[in-house]
Amino acid sequence: MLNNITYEYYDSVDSTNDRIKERAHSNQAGGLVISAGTQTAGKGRIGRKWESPKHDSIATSMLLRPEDISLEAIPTITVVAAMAVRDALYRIYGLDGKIKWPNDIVVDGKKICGILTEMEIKDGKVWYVVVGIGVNVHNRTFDEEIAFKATSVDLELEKIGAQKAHRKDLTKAIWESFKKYYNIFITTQDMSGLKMEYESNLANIGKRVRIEAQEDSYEAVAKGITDKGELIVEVDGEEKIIRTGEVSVRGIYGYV
Ligand code: BT5
Repeated sequence: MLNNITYEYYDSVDSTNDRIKERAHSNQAGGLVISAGTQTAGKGRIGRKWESPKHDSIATSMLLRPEDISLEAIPTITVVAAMAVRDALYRIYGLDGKIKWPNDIVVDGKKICGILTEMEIKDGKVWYVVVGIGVNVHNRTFDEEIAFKATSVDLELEKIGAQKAHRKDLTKAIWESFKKYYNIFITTQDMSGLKMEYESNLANIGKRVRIEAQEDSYEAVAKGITDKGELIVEVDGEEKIIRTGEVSVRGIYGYV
C-alpha cells in the first residue's frame, strides 16, 4: 500500500526519473516524489525526448517499492497513473481529459501529459518502480515537431474561460489521485477494480486505431482493456490483445 507521500523540489535536474533511481539505490523508502522546474534530459519511452521547459511544466516522479509484485503487473502502473492525471485535471480544473492508451492524456485531441514507468530487478524480483509524469501547464508554444499535437493546462483553461493552473497544487492533486487508484490496483495487482472507470475515459474506445507493432502495422477498432491493462482491439472480426507499442487514434495527433 502507498501511505505517506513526501515531496522534494529542485529547480533543474537531468530527469526526475533518474533522480528517483539514484535515491532508490540508497535505500530510500517508497512514496518519495521528486519534482523539478525543468529537466535537461527529460525522457519519453524508447529513448525519445520529453520537453519540459523551465517553470512551464510539471516534471514529477514517484518511487514505489511494491512488495511481491509480479513483473507482468508493472506496465499496468502506467495505466493507473494515467487515470490519476485525468482524475486530478477533472477534479481541480474541470478539464475533461481522455486517456490515450497507454501513457498519454489528451485534451481536445492534443497531448497534455506523458507518463514513463521504469523499474529495476534485483535477485529476480522487482526491486523498485519509478513512475514519471510530465504535464504541460503554462506552456504557450512548443517546439516545431510537437506543436501540432501538444497542448497545456493553461491553453485549455483559457478556452473555457477559467483561471490559470498552479503547478504545485496540480502536482499534489495528481499524486493524491494516484494514491487512491494505486491502492485499489495493488490489492489485486490488476485493473479489475478500476476497469469500468478507466474505459469510460479512454480516448481509444470504439474508435478506429492504427497499431504500429514491430513486425507490422494495421488498423483495428479499440474495444477496451483487459484486467492486466492491455488494450483489446478487434481486427477482421477477431479480438487481439495489444501489450505495448504505438497505438494511434484516428483524429488524434493527425491520424486520418
Ligand atoms: C512519454 O513518452 O510521453 C513519456 C513522457 C514522460 C515524461 C516524464 S517528466 C517526469 C519524468 N522524468 C522523465 O525524464 N520523464 C518523465 P512517449 O509516449 O514516448 O512520447 C514522447 C513523444 O512525445 C516525443 O517523441 C514527442 O513527440 C512528444 N513530446 C515531447 N515532449 C512533449 C511535451 N512537452 N508535450 C507533448 N508532447 C511531447
